[in-house]
Amino acid sequence: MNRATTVVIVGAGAAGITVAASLRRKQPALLVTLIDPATTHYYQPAFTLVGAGEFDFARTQRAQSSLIPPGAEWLQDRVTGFLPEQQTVTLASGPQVHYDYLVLCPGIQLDWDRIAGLRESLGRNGVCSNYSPEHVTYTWDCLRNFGGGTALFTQPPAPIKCAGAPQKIAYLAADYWRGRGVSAHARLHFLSAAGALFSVPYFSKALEKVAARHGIEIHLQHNLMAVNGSKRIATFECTGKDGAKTRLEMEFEMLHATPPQSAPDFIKQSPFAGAGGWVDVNPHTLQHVKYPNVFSLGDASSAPTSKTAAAVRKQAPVVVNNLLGLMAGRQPSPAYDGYTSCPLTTSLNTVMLAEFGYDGKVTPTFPLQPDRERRVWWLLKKYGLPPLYWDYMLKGYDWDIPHRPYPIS
Ligand code: UQ1
Repeated sequence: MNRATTVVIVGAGAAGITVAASLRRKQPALLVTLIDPATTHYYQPAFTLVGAGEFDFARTQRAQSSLIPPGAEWLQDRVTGFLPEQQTVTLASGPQVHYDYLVLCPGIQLDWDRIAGLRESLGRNGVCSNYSPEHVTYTWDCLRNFGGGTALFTQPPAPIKCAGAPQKIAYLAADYWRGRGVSAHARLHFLSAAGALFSVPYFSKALEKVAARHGIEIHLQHNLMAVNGSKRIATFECTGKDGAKTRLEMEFEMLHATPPQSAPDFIKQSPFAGAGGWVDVNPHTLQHVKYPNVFSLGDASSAPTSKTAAAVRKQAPVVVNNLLGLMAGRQPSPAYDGYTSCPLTTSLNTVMLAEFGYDGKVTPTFPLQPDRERRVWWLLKKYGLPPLYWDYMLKGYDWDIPHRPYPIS
């Protein structure tokens, strides 16, 4: 007698739930098991808005149990290891789970402790971060309580999830403080370990103008190393043009910090990890380079694109189709072009909708000049995308609106 084919999915975030729902919809005979210890599922794309007082934090959260697709099984547990030769996953509570096919999408790890003093300072003394569900509402407290002085917004070395988020909150804060009349007493600095404001030069150029309009001073190659919360001093390592490193101390009233990030430790230590510890997949098929029955998508995968929910929206159908194809004896199709999207909040009512693929190719969904700040994208981000995420993407419906290359002169 044939036993049902088992697909085990590690991680029940945007990627895991979407893939599980779509697989169950297309192939109800499959046994689909999700493994994730978290009881709460967050709509993280709204955290920028929560930090700026534009979105209710309660509306970013749902019980994980309410999102598990009908017919799928959820093991609320941690993965401790993998045995690919035996096709098993080991769980923290003891048991081993067998798989025929494995999908790895556990997300990205926030390495708060790589910045000395940051974890202890967070949530007090004007130190906030939209990257922490526990502290995202404190960002809004900081914005409201800011009466002038120096505000710092930092970005660590790549890769991080939503690489636009560290600067988005700077623009929203600047706009909010202008409205409150505190701008005249404020000095705003954006300090990034990267060598450019954004990974795609076309958008980077447009964003430099946005920052200048808000009076935000940009400091590239400035990497936050330490935070002294009680003294309100941040220490940076600056890399000069000649590569020489210097230290810089800056006092602040408010610091919005973005933590360094990396692949989850249990992925780094697994046989699936490649360079940098990410799950080593073919960037176009999302199939593992060594283990054909293993796929990966989302923040933990090695696909060299910007890590966003929009990327997951385009990756999930590729993983699902390639998995089902593989079960039917077909070769995986190289259908993923690196599409990702970052809705850059450039003011309290405008968004620049950056959409791009591999090699920085600009690939908008709509035939509109992509580097323009638009009210309609603000409305899309605040009101349109959350229901599309909860009710459409997580339910396993594809909404694969095609995107096209945009000629850049
Ligand atoms: C998107 O598809 C998506 O994923 C669900 C997001 O995450 C919430 C986004 O922020 C954006 C901007 C997109 C892109 C969507 C369209 C309709 C172009």
